[in-house]
Amino acid sequence: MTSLPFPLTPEPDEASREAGRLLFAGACDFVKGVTTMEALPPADRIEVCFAGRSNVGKSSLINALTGRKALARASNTPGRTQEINYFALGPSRYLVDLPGYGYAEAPKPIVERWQRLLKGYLAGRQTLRRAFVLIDTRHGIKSVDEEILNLLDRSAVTFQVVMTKADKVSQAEREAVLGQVRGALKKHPAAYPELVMTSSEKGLGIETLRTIIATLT
Ligand SMILES: Nc1nc2c(ncn2[C@@H]2O[C@H](COP(=O)(O)OP(=O)(O)OP(=O)(O)O)[C@@H](O)[C@H]2O)c(=O)[nH]1
Ligand SMILES: [Mg+2]
Repeated sequence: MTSLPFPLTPEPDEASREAGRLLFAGACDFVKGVTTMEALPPADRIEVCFAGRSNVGKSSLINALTGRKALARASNTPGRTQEINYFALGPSRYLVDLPGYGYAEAPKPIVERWQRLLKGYLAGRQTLRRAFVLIDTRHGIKSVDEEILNLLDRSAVTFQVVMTKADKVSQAEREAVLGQVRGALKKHPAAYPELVMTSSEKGLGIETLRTIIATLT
Protein backbone atom coordinates (compact mmCIF):
# COMPACT_ATOMS: atom_id res chain seq x y z
CA MET A 1 0.00 0.00 0.00
CA THR A 2 1.34 3.44 -0.83
CA SER A 3 1.09 5.74 2.14
CA LEU A 4 -0.25 9.17 1.27
CA PRO A 5 1.43 12.08 2.94
CA PHE A 6 -0.89 13.41 5.64
CA PRO A 7 -3.09 10.33 6.02
CA LEU A 8 -6.13 10.45 8.27
CA THR A 9 -5.30 9.44 11.85
CA PRO A 10 -6.15 5.73 12.12
CA GLU A 11 -9.01 4.62 14.36
CA PRO A 12 -7.66 4.42 17.92
CA ASP A 13 -7.17 1.01 19.53
CA GLU A 14 -9.36 0.00 22.44
CA ALA A 15 -6.96 1.11 25.21
CA SER A 16 -6.37 4.59 23.76
CA ARG A 17 -10.06 4.99 23.08
CA GLU A 18 -10.72 4.20 26.71
CA ALA A 19 -8.22 6.87 27.80
CA GLY A 20 -10.05 9.42 25.65
CA ARG A 21 -13.42 8.33 26.90
CA LEU A 22 -12.35 8.56 30.53
CA LEU A 23 -10.80 11.99 30.18
CA PHE A 24 -13.86 13.46 28.49
CA ALA A 25 -16.33 11.71 30.80
CA GLY A 26 -14.85 13.69 33.69
CA ALA A 27 -15.39 17.31 34.64
CA CYS A 28 -15.04 20.05 32.06
CA ASP A 29 -15.65 23.54 33.32
CA PHE A 30 -15.47 26.99 31.86
CA VAL A 31 -12.59 28.82 33.55
CA LYS A 32 -12.53 32.27 31.99
CA GLY A 33 -12.71 34.34 28.84
CA VAL A 34 -9.54 36.26 28.18
CA THR A 35 -9.04 39.43 26.13
CA THR A 36 -5.40 40.22 26.94
CA MET A 37 -2.25 38.10 27.16
CA GLU A 38 -1.77 39.22 30.77
CA ALA A 39 -5.09 37.65 31.74
CA LEU A 40 -4.17 34.12 30.57
CA PRO A 41 -4.45 31.56 33.39
CA PRO A 42 -1.20 30.25 34.90
CA ALA A 43 0.64 27.99 32.44
CA ASP A 44 0.51 25.02 34.79
CA ARG A 45 -0.83 22.25 32.57
CA ILE A 46 -0.92 21.01 29.00
CA GLU A 47 -3.28 22.87 26.71
CA VAL A 48 -4.63 22.40 23.21
CA CYS A 49 -6.40 25.09 21.25
CA PHE A 50 -8.92 25.21 18.43
CA ALA A 51 -8.10 27.78 15.78
CA GLY A 52 -9.78 28.45 12.47
CA ARG A 53 -11.72 30.83 10.33
CA SER A 54 -14.78 32.40 11.73
CA ASN A 55 -17.71 29.98 11.60
CA VAL A 56 -15.58 26.91 10.79
CA GLY A 57 -17.02 25.08 13.80
CA LYS A 58 -14.52 25.54 16.68
CA SER A 59 -17.07 26.00 19.45
CA SER A 60 -19.29 23.23 18.07
CA LEU A 61 -16.33 20.84 18.08
CA ILE A 62 -15.58 21.60 21.74
CA ASN A 63 -19.23 20.96 22.55
CA ALA A 64 -19.14 17.65 20.66
CA LEU A 65 -15.90 16.55 22.34
CA THR A 66 -17.17 17.31 25.81
CA GLY A 67 -20.67 16.06 25.10
CA ARG A 68 -22.12 19.29 26.42
CA LYS A 69 -24.40 21.06 24.01
CA ALA A 70 -23.73 24.62 25.05
CA LEU A 71 -20.45 24.64 26.92
CA ALA A 72 -18.69 26.68 24.26
CA ARG A 73 -21.08 29.04 22.57
CA ALA A 74 -21.85 28.01 19.01
CA SER A 75 -23.89 30.21 16.78
CA ASN A 76 -24.86 31.04 13.25
CA THR A 77 -23.39 34.50 13.60
CA PRO A 78 -19.75 34.49 12.50
CA GLY A 79 -17.41 36.26 14.84
CA ARG A 80 -19.32 35.18 17.90
CA THR A 81 -16.39 33.95 19.98
CA GLN A 82 -14.51 37.17 20.73
CA GLU A 83 -12.35 36.05 23.61
CA ILE A 84 -9.90 33.27 24.28
CA ASN A 85 -12.10 30.89 26.25
CA TYR A 86 -10.48 28.47 28.68
CA PHE A 87 -12.07 25.20 29.74
CA ALA A 88 -10.47 22.96 32.35
CA LEU A 89 -10.72 19.32 31.34
CA GLY A 90 -10.02 17.23 34.42
CA PRO A 91 -7.02 18.31 36.50
CA SER A 92 -4.40 18.16 33.75
CA ARG A 93 -5.67 19.79 30.56
CA TYR A 94 -7.02 23.04 29.21
CA LEU A 95 -9.14 23.20 26.07
CA VAL A 96 -8.88 26.64 24.50
CA ASP A 97 -11.56 28.03 22.18
CA LEU A 98 -10.17 30.87 20.08
CA PRO A 99 -11.83 33.75 18.28
CA GLY A 100 -12.17 33.08 14.57
CA TYR A 101 -10.03 34.82 12.00
CA GLY A 102 -10.91 36.06 8.53
CA TYR A 103 -14.15 37.70 9.56
CA ALA A 104 -14.48 41.01 7.78
CA GLU A 105 -17.87 42.28 8.93
CA ALA A 106 -16.98 43.41 12.45
CA PRO A 107 -15.62 46.93 13.01
CA LYS A 108 -11.98 47.07 11.94
CA PRO A 109 -10.42 48.15 15.26
CA ILE A 110 -12.20 45.30 17.04
CA VAL A 111 -11.09 42.73 14.47
CA GLU A 112 -7.53 44.00 14.73
CA ARG A 113 -7.61 43.68 18.51
CA TRP A 114 -8.78 40.02 18.36
CA GLN A 115 -6.24 39.21 15.70
CA ARG A 116 -3.39 40.65 17.77
CA LEU A 117 -4.52 38.65 20.76
CA LEU A 118 -4.89 35.48 18.68
CA LYS A 119 -1.45 35.84 17.16
CA GLY A 120 0.16 36.70 20.50
CA TYR A 121 -1.41 33.61 22.01
CA LEU A 122 -0.47 31.24 19.20
CA ALA A 123 3.11 32.47 19.09
CA GLY A 124 3.77 32.80 22.80
CA ARG A 125 2.04 30.20 24.95
CA GLN A 126 4.62 27.79 26.36
CA THR A 127 2.23 25.09 27.48
CA LEU A 128 0.37 24.96 24.16
CA ARG A 129 1.07 21.36 23.10
CA ARG A 130 -0.89 21.30 19.91
CA ALA A 131 -2.97 23.73 17.89
CA PHE A 132 -5.85 22.11 16.08
CA VAL A 133 -6.40 24.18 12.97
CA LEU A 134 -9.92 23.63 11.72
CA ILE A 135 -10.59 23.65 8.01
CA ASP A 136 -14.08 23.52 6.50
CA THR A 137 -14.39 20.38 4.36
CA ARG A 138 -16.34 22.40 1.81
CA HIS A 139 -13.61 24.98 1.34
CA GLY A 140 -10.11 23.66 2.04
CA ILE A 141 -7.15 25.85 3.01
CA LYS A 142 -7.53 29.54 2.07
CA SER A 143 -5.04 32.38 2.19
CA VAL A 144 -6.24 33.55 5.64
CA ASP A 145 -5.48 30.05 6.92
CA GLU A 146 -2.02 30.20 5.37
CA GLU A 147 -1.23 33.29 7.45
CA ILE A 148 -1.95 31.38 10.64
CA LEU A 149 -0.07 28.28 9.46
CA ASN A 150 2.96 30.45 8.70
CA LEU A 151 2.78 31.97 12.16
CA LEU A 152 2.64 28.49 13.71
CA ASP A 153 5.66 27.43 11.64
CA ARG A 154 7.62 30.46 12.80
CA SER A 155 6.62 29.86 16.42
CA ALA A 156 7.38 26.12 16.20
CA VAL A 157 3.92 25.18 17.47
CA THR A 158 2.86 21.78 16.15
CA PHE A 159 -0.49 22.07 14.48
CA GLN A 160 -2.86 19.38 13.32
CA VAL A 161 -5.49 20.02 10.68
CA VAL A 162 -9.00 18.98 11.63
CA MET A 163 -11.51 18.97 8.79
CA THR A 164 -14.97 20.12 9.94
CA LYS A 165 -18.58 19.79 8.77
CA ALA A 166 -17.80 16.60 6.82
CA ASP A 167 -21.53 15.82 6.88
CA LYS A 168 -22.11 18.69 4.45
CA VAL A 169 -20.19 17.16 1.53
CA SER A 170 -20.08 13.92 -0.49
CA GLN A 171 -17.28 11.38 -0.19
CA ALA A 172 -15.91 12.54 -3.56
CA GLU A 173 -15.81 16.17 -2.43
CA ARG A 174 -14.06 15.13 0.79
CA GLU A 175 -11.34 13.40 -1.20
CA ALA A 176 -10.88 16.38 -3.52
CA VAL A 177 -10.56 18.86 -0.66
CA LEU A 178 -8.22 16.51 1.24
CA GLY A 179 -5.99 16.55 -1.82
CA GLN A 180 -5.84 20.35 -1.75
CA VAL A 181 -5.12 20.35 2.00
CA ARG A 182 -2.36 17.75 1.69
CA GLY A 183 -0.72 19.76 -1.05
CA ALA A 184 -0.82 22.96 1.00
CA LEU A 185 0.54 21.28 4.15
CA LYS A 186 3.70 20.05 2.46
CA LYS A 187 5.09 23.57 2.79
CA HIS A 188 4.57 23.71 6.55
CA PRO A 189 7.24 22.19 8.77
CA ALA A 190 5.07 22.56 11.91
CA ALA A 191 2.24 20.44 10.44
CA TYR A 192 1.55 17.22 12.33
CA PRO A 193 1.60 14.49 9.68
CA GLU A 194 -1.96 13.23 10.19
CA LEU A 195 -5.37 14.78 9.60
CA VAL A 196 -8.70 14.21 11.29
CA MET A 197 -12.05 14.31 9.47
CA THR A 198 -14.89 15.41 11.74
CA SER A 199 -18.54 16.24 11.92
CA SER A 200 -19.70 17.70 15.21
CA GLU A 201 -23.23 17.19 13.99
CA LYS A 202 -22.84 13.44 13.31
CA GLY A 203 -20.09 12.61 15.80
CA LEU A 204 -17.57 11.63 13.12
CA GLY A 205 -13.94 11.76 14.29
CA ILE A 206 -14.86 12.82 17.81
CA GLU A 207 -13.52 9.68 19.53
CA THR A 208 -10.32 9.96 17.53
CA LEU A 209 -9.82 13.55 18.59
CA ARG A 210 -10.57 12.72 22.22
CA THR A 211 -7.91 10.03 22.06
CA ILE A 212 -5.37 12.40 20.54
CA ILE A 213 -5.95 14.93 23.32
CA ALA A 214 -5.85 12.29 26.05
CA THR A 215 -2.58 10.77 24.86
CA LEU A 216 -0.60 14.02 24.42
CA THR A 217 2.20 14.36 26.90
N1 LIG B 1 -23.71 20.62 9.45
C1 LIG B 1 -22.81 20.98 10.38
N2 LIG B 1 -22.81 22.23 10.88
C2 LIG B 1 -21.88 22.56 11.79
C3 LIG B 1 -20.89 21.63 12.23
N3 LIG B 1 -20.07 22.26 13.11
C4 LIG B 1 -20.56 23.52 13.23
N4 LIG B 1 -21.64 23.72 12.46
C5 LIG B 1 -22.43 24.96 12.32
O1 LIG B 1 -21.59 26.01 11.90
C6 LIG B 1 -21.92 27.25 12.53
C7 LIG B 1 -20.71 27.85 13.21
O2 LIG B 1 -20.29 27.01 14.26
P1 LIG B 1 -19.42 27.54 15.49
O3 LIG B 1 -19.06 26.33 16.27
O4 LIG B 1 -20.11 28.65 16.19
O5 LIG B 1 -18.17 28.13 14.72
P2 LIG B 1 -16.90 28.87 15.35
O6 LIG B 1 -15.72 28.43 14.56
O7 LIG B 1 -16.84 28.67 16.82
O8 LIG B 1 -17.23 30.41 14.98
P3 LIG B 1 -16.59 31.76 15.63
O9 LIG B 1 -16.64 31.61 17.11
O10 LIG B 1 -17.48 32.80 15.08
O11 LIG B 1 -15.22 31.89 15.09
C8 LIG B 1 -23.07 26.91 13.47
O12 LIG B 1 -24.28 27.20 12.84
C9 LIG B 1 -22.93 25.41 13.68
O13 LIG B 1 -24.16 24.79 14.00
C10 LIG B 1 -20.91 20.30 11.68
O14 LIG B 1 -20.10 19.41 11.97
N5 LIG B 1 -21.89 20.04 10.76
MG1 LIG C 1 -16.71 30.02 18.36
